[in-house]
Amino acid sequence: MALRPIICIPDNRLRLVSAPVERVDDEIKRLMDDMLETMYDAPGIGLAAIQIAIPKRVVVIDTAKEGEDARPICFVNPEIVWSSEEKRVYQEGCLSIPEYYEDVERPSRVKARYLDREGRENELEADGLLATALQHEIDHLNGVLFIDHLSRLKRERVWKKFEKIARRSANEPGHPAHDSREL
Ligand code: GNR
Ligand code: NI
Repeated sequence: MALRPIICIPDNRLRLVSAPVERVDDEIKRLMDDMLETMYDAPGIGLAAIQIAIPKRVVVIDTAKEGEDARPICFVNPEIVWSSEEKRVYQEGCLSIPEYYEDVERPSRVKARYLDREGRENELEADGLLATALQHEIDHLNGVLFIDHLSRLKRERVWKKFEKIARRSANEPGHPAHDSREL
């Protein structure tokens, strides 16, 4: 297993539409293992492959609270096949938009169809945090970020702030957030 670097805005690869996985083979299983390790290390409750720069339709989620046993779920080619009319608002964050949190309204319950780690067809009806996380991750597979659900003003403000940070660290060798690129 290996930790992989997580890419952040304004990296435009986060806007790619990820490609469906043809077969859940050993390479995809290794990818899922690396994603779980990277997610737990961050730490986060979900991760889409594009966040480690792999444009494939693979997602991992674990919404277990601190102190609870791990409950990792791997999703290949997930699709939402039903969403509730009822909505809920949850304060979201994203590992690709560090330290920015904002309320997002989404359907409170969804049903998803996907292939599991063994390549078997599966269905899952989710509510609560799992429903929110699943919708957030499937958005990533389509190049959509949670800030796209906010007002244009807020979205552009956040994007510009991260552009500024990226520019600054590109001109300042030794900036901690971007050291890895310069080695
Ligand atoms: O760790 C994460 N927490 C979170 C909180 C509320 C709604 C969605 C999320 S997902 C996020 C990890 C991430 O960026 N996944 O793409
Ligand atoms: Ni995210």
